[in-house]
Amino acid sequence: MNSSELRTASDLISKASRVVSFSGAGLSAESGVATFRDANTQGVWTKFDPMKLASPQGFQDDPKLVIDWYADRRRYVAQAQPNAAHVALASRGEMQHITQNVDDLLIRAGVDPDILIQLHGTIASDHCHDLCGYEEAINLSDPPSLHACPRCGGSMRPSVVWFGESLLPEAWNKAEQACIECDVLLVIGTSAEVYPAAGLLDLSKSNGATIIIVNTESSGASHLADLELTGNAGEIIPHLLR
Ligand code: BJW
Ligand code: ZN
Repeated sequence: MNSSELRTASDLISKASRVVSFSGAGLSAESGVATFRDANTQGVWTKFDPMKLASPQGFQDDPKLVIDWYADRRRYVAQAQPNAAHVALASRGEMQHITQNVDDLLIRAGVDPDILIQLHGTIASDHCHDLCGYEEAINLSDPPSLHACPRCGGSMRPSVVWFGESLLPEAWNKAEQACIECDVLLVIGTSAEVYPAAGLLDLSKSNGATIIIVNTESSGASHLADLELTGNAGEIIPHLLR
């Protein structure tokens, strides 16, 4: 950790009137939740085919495979604990948080679920894939196996955004607004390779925000960074927000 960069970033954050965090899988990595694209930390997509497990086509082809995979991840997340970065973010009640993460670790750290923007949805609920509107909360410790929608007989599935699916308009509109209005966008643990989410960083930058990136390595957003702090989120974020 470079202490002068850390001090500069910390000053920028404390002087800003609106700070927004934008996080990805790296935020939860120190809680033991696997990232997607890290070859060296066994990212999920280095072992599994995303189109088989996280796309509507994959679900149609082999729904049991998909639901069993989510059941494993749900049980894993249930046992994971928020790390120091989640806790530090939650301690800043005035900050708006946008996350691509589908886990519930920011919420368990204390972020108000009503103001958290989960761009790619959540594994803490299921909904009917056949869009009758039926939804149910999921106990992550005791996740369901493949089951039918009690309302229409369709297929229940996790309320996450798969490849090729649109993000929920409400979450997207709120995220765009927050990224336009903030003075500082604190980008934590994302490869910034998945769109449209990664496009929010360009939006913020073009609206005048200072972009501070915290990541263990360079990412697809490095070229947008005013300050790039290299290291673990769990070590850097508590210093930055103290
Ligand atoms: C640390 C750390 C530590 C580690 N501290 N840092 C071609 C070009 C452009 C776009 C497309 C294209 N082909 C297809 C698309 C669209 C596609 C897309 O973007 N694909 C790209 C991969 C190319 N996007 C979509 O399909 C989206 N929908 C869409 O576009 O709709 C319109 C449309 C309609 C019809 C047809 C086509 C398009 C939807 C995207 C949904 C993404 N869903 C997932 C799965 C969620 C479900 C689940 O989890 O079960 O969301 S994919 C996965 O990636 C997940 C994540 O939220 C997302 C982002 O990943 P993230 O968070 O950045 O993680 P990693 O692993 O990539 O990075 C971790 C980072 O942390 C690394 O940088 C590490 O260095 C760092 N790190 N430890 C700090 N301790
Ligand atoms: Zn239904």
